[in-house]
Amino acid sequence: MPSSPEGWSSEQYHGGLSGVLAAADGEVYQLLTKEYDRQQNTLQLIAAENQCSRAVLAALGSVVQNKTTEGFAGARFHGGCAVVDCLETLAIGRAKEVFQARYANVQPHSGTGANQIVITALLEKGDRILSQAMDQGGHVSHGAPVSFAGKFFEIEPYCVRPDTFLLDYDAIREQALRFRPKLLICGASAYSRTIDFARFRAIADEVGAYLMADISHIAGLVAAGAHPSPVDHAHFTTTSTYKPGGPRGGLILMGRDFETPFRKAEDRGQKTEDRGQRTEDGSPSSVVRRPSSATPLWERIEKNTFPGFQGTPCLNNIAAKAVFFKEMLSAQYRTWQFGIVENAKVLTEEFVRMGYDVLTGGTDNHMFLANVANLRAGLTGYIVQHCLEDCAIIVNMNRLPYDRHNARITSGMRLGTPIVTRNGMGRPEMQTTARLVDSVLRRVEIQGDRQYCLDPAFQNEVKQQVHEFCTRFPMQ
Ligand code: DSN
Repeated sequence: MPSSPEGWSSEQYHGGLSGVLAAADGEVYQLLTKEYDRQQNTLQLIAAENQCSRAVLAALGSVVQNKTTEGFAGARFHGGCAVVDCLETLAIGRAKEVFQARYANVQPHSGTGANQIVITALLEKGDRILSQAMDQGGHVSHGAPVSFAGKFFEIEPYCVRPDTFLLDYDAIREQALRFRPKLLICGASAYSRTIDFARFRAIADEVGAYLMADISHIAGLVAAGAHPSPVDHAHFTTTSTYKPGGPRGGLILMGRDFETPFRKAEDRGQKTEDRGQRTEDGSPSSVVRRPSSATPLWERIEKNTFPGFQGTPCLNNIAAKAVFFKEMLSAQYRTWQFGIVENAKVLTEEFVRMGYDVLTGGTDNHMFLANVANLRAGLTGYIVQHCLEDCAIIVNMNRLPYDRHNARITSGMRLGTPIVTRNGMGRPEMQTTARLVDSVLRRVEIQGDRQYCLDPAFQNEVKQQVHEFCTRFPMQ
């Protein structure tokens, strides 16, 4: 950057950053340009993806990223925090307003990080967690054997019903009564129906467990009122901030329990060595009553964020979260969220009409799952994802409950509507989208679990249609 004897104004400093990058590093600049072109010219149907505003991008790419500190606003370990304190306080206030929460922590670096902070704030190594299995629609960070939680805690997964693919709350309750978890986790990454958070809380209370609701996939819908909120049901609600359309990062929210004193599970009616033993009236057979340290839950979370789990917060992300939370409070955002659900319903209905095996028969949220193996013998999620990408349609393969294939092949495809809705698509476009996807999946020649052939002329024809389609709905 050329030096300026007078210095630069913030406007000059931040303006034209793209040109600065092009001059400094043409290789990276070209790749960014390519990624912009890819996002603009392909149909974005990954349920876990979203598209943030340019205002959010501006906050991410600002000098706020230069600030280092530790701790929370008003209690930092470095000087020069007056401005970032204001930014973090603003983000917290807006997050609380968006989700009607009593406490918000905007520091987690990701949704998975938010989960790890909550889990390690509550549990000790080897403690028990009951959570939705990853191959049943749950999330890897909730206790998949390969994950942090799976390695350090004793996980029992709960499943959806094999006949309906719906959560079975009675079965989960029975499992909880038997397993005696210290933490019950609800929230999913591949489940298209409304989650009954009140029911989960009743189960948690019955066994003396804490409840964490991970709403990453549905956070935008929750904020807008298009899905019931867990904030006053769960002890802790976590989410990533990019899935609802903001910057990368995580968020921890608390409702009515935010000041409840932290008590170890032993104090909440469980004794490690007596797990599963109940007296006739259902009360614990042996209850250890130790005086509690009485740290409120919110403080427990805060101390475990820093110094427990993270170091420096990403303050540019926090600035961008503040921008995003303001957007979330707008009428436009609310309309977008209800549009996402409406589009998902239309898209799902089209696939059902065309003979696809849609799990649960429909959707209440932003996504649906279909068993593609039941569309054509030998068709796999892997082939679906790759042959659609060859035609500029971006989806992801997804392991289905009770899938006979592993996660790298799968029988499922998962489609979501956040991005296409944001860019202005509605009912007719969802019908066109379904038709385009279907034309490819009926045409592809299946040669193995991962091997297929698709006529290049046909690919180009679909690509061309997708390109024209996307041009009518540019990235917002
Ligand atoms: N949780 C993963 C998904 O749903 O695809 C990625 O965030």
